[in-house]
Amino acid sequence: MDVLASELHRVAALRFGEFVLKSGLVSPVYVDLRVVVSHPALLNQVAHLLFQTTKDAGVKYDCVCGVPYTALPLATIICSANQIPMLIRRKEAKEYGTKRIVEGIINSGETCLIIEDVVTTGSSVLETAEVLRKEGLKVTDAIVLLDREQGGGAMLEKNGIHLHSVCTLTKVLKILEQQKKVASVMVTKVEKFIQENVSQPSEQNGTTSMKRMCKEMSFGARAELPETHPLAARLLRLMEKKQSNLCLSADVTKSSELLRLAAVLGPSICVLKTHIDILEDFTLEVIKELRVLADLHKFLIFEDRKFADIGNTVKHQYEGGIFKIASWSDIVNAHVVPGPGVVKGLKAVGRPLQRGCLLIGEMSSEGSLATGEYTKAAVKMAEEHTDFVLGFISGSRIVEKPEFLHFTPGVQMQAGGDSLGQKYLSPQEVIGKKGSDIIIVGRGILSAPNHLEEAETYRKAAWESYLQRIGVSTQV
Ligand code: S5P
Repeated sequence: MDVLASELHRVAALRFGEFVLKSGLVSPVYVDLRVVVSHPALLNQVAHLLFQTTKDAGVKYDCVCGVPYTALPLATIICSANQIPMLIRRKEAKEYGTKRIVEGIINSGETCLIIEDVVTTGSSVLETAEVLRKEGLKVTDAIVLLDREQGGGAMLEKNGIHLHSVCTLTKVLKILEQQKKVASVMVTKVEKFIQENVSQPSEQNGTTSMKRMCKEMSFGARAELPETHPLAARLLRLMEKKQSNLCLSADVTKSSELLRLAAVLGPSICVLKTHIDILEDFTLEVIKELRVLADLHKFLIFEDRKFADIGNTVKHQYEGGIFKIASWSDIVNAHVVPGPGVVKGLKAVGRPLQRGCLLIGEMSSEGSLATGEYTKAAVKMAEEHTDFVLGFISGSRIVEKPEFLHFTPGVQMQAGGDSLGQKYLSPQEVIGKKGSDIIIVGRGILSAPNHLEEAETYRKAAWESYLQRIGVSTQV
C-alpha cells in the first residue's frame, strides 16, 4: 500500500493545494486517476489490487463492468488477466443501429461487479448499477481504488450495493505524511475537509441523486475566481455587500412608476430587470434617471430583451433603434435558438462596453421547449463565450461551474401559476433546492400593497436560503 500511495503521488494522481470542484466546493485535495493510463506498470498494479481486494472479500460475480471512462481500462485488464467476461456501459445510447446502452453479452439474472477508480458521493457507481439492473443483471458489489469517505459507501449500501475499497483517502494521507511527502498541516486540512463534506443520501428514497454537498463557495469567493466575468464579479460583490440575491422584474408601463420602484426598492435588490418596450412614455431621459438610481443604490440594470435573431440583426437591435439598449443596460439576455451567431452579434456591441449576457437555458412557462438537449446546447454556447456570457436564465442550476450565475424567474411565495402558463416556485425551492443564485420576482412584489415590505420578504427568504446552502447558520 505504501508503494501505491507514493506512486499515485508521484504521477500527480493525488494533488494538494486549492482546487475548485465541479460542485463549486474548494477542496484542498484533488484526485485524478485518469493519468494512471500513462503509467503501464502502475495501471497493472492498480488492476491487480482491485481484483485481489474483491477476491479477499469473497465477492462472487459472473461479469465485470467499469464505470466509464477511467475504470474502463482497469476492467479490461482484470477481465483479460483473469478470463472474466466484461460488459461496457455506453455513456449515451447509440443513435443508430442497435441503440444498445450496454455492450457485450448480457445473461439476465447474472451478477455484475462494478469497478470504479474513485468514489465520493457514489452517484456514478449507482448510475451504472441502475443501467445494468434495467438490463436484468444483479448488482450487489462494487470495488473502488480510492474511497474519499464522503458518504458514497453509505449511499450505495442503502441501494443494495456493498462498496469495497483498496484504500481510503485518509489512509493514503497518513502514508504520505509518514513518507514526508505531504506536510502535517495539509493532512489536517484535508481530514477536516473530508469530515465537513460528507454528503447525505436524498430524503426521498436514496435511489437517484445525492443532496448537494453541504458547503459551497460563497458569492464573494466566486467573485474572485479568475474565470468569473468582470461584470459577474461586480454583481457577486454587490450581492454579498447588500445581502441580496433578489432581482426585481419591474414590469410596469409608466416611466414614473419605474423610477419610483427603482428609488424605493433600489437598496433591497441586486438587479432591476426591465421590459423597456412596454413603457408607454419611454424617453432616453427616463433611462438617464434610472442609471443614476442604479449607481446610487448599487444595482445592475438588466433589459429582458430576449434577443433571438441572426447576429447582424441583433447587433442593430441591441445598439440602435429608439431604445439604444447597449448604452444603458448592464445585462441583456438571448435565446440560443439562432445558434452562436446571436451571441457573436451581441458581443460585438456589448463587450467593448463591458456588458454581459445571460443565455436562456430553461423557461418558467408551461410547455417550454427549452429542455434537455436544448438546455445543454445553451450551456455549451455559454462555455464558448465566457468573455461575454456570464450566466443563464433557468429554473435550476444547469451547470456546475461557479463562475456562471443562474437567474430564475417564476418565483412567488406560494407555488402555483397564472392563467397564461407562468409557473411559480418559492424562493426557498429555487435557491435552496434547485441551486439557482438569483430570484427574479415581478408580480409577487408588484401586486402587494406595500412594495418595499414585500421586496424585503423576498430578499430575506432568498438570502437565508443561500446562507443555508453555503453552510452558514442563520440561527443568530
Ligand atoms: O422563463 C422565463 C424567463 C423570463 S426572463 N420566465 C419569465 O417569467 N421571465 C420574465 O420574468 C418575464 O418576462 C417577466 O418579466 C418575469 C416574471 O414576472 P412575474 O410577474 O411572473 O414574476
